[in-house]
Amino acid sequence: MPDTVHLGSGKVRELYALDPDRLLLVASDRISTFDVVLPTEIPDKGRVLTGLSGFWFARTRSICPNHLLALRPDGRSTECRRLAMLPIECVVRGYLAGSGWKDYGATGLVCGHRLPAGLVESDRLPEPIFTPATKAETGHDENISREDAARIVGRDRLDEVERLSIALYQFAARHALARGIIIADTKFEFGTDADGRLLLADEALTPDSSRFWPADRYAPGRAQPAFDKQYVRDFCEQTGWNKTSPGPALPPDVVAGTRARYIEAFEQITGIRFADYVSRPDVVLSADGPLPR
Ligand code: PZK
Repeated sequence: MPDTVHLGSGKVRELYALDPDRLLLVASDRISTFDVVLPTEIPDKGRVLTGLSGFWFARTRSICPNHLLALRPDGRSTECRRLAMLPIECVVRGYLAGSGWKDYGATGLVCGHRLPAGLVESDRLPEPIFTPATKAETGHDENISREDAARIVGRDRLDEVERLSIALYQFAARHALARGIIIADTKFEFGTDADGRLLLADEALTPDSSRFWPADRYAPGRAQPAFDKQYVRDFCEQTGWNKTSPGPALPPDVVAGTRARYIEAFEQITGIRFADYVSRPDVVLSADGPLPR
């Protein structure tokens, strides 16, 4: 790509500058598990995540405007507005999992939210909670209190991203649950444009930025299988891998099963055939499902 400056690499994504006002966000087919990028790719994973993000951006514009300018014909690249990113992760939790479950077990609190006594792992919370975290360059994001988050972005801005994050999560979780997928929690990133307007950025409401659980297997009291990465995790556990880099190569059946799960998540949530997205990515952007031919 001539005229595109590479700005940075995430574990599974690349970021380029198109011009002073626009960025290109490219989702690769790389997959990470236990925080390690594996040597084997999952074909079409980047397209699935880009298509899902685009689907949510199109449908949540009235809740919060976002950075999306266009989906590229390759289905894995997003042109977006270049923003000043807020230096916090806006996490919303509707269920008790991951670090939320750990913190609850230790203190009864999650990021300062006092939760009812007697909750079990993966329980649904009485209402979704906003649990901001710092962005760690390497290693794990760290949960922070509301007070710490307010010191970082300011009290009014924090109130605004909290309200928007909860509203976005509630919209998406309700949509996904009606289609058989629990969005247990999710992470949003916001930024401001030159006029100080707040926009939703990054990827949104994908299995890489959220916990997706199959609703038909939901049973609180234990960890839930991940909708997308469960075959990968199960395989990695079987190999006896010690979870440090490099990770194991994935056999063809694990790749095929995982690819099928990503596509299933895309099709269940969007109601659009993945093949239709590949032939015309903009199909996810129209509010009423597939465009007429
Ligand atoms: C931005 N990242 C994360 C890092 C990636 C992605 N609209 C925006 N404006 C300015 N900056 C960003 C965005 C967005 N989205 C996103 N870092 C900065 C990131 C590395 C690779 F693909």
